Amino acid sequence: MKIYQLREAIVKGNLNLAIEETNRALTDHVKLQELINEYLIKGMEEIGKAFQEGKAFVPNLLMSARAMKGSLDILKPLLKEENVAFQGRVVIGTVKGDLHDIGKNLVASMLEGCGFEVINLGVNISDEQFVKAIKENKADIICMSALLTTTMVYMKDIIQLLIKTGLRNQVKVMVGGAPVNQDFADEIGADGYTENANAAVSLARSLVA
Ligand code: B1M
Repeated sequence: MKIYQLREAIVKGNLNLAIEETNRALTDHVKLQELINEYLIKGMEEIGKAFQEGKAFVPNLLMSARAMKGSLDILKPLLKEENVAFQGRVVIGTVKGDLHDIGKNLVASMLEGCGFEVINLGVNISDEQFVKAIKENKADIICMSALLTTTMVYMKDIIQLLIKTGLRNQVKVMVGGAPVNQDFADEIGADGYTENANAAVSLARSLVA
């Protein structure tokens, strides 16, 4: 079995090595899901652990994020399924105060690859920006992402604003991100929570079915 240094490239934040190793693995027909789950996400988990233990710092996280983005940019066009039918329209964003976007972009790419039209609002998105985008795009689903325990609480505010503006019955609400769980999703009145990007696609499909 061949060894790829992709996880190490992510941990060290080495963009050139990440690109090189992604291309090498693709040439060897390594599966996309394996590359994402076993190399990219594992690498981010490792640098996150080092950060938590005081062995890595914010610049290290930024370099790792840059390396991961470099690899994902290569994988993104390959995630598109061929001849897939239109499934629905999704508005996705990271909630206000939160700048983490790697997981959210992964979810967006997978949804896009599986037939959803995705309006990716970016990071630090206010309640009003989410609601405006839902109205303007007549979205079927809103996907909110949060990586901080201090920002996940804003998801509830957005749902409250959807109720206030009469949009709640027109749009399904999905939430995700490392600190979010099913109990939290139930508590704030979301329609669904998923732990990862693959499950997000299955849930989105079932919500619009
Ligand atoms: Co930050 N950070 N960070 N960080 N960072 C965490 C989240 C942290 C857990 C690290 C730690 O202490 N171990 C910690 C949060 C602690 C907490 O709240 N409990 C933390 C902290 C503290 C901070 C700062 C406060 C640090 C500081 O400045 N002192 C700061 C906050 C900035 C801000 O947002 N206002 C900060 C900054 C950053 C960087 C900017 C440097 C960088 C982000 C770069 C970027 O995203 N462009 C960064 C990074 C990289 C991380 C870690 C290391 C990695 C996150 C990541 O990308 N994971 C993270 C530690 C960790 O998670 N292990 C950490 C890979 C990604 C694929 O996984 O995002 O979980 P994830 O997404 C998954 C699922 O969660 C799910 O699917 C994805 C794919 O399977 N999912 C969804 C995500 N969104 C979804 C939406 C859905 C469905 C599923 O829609 C329905």
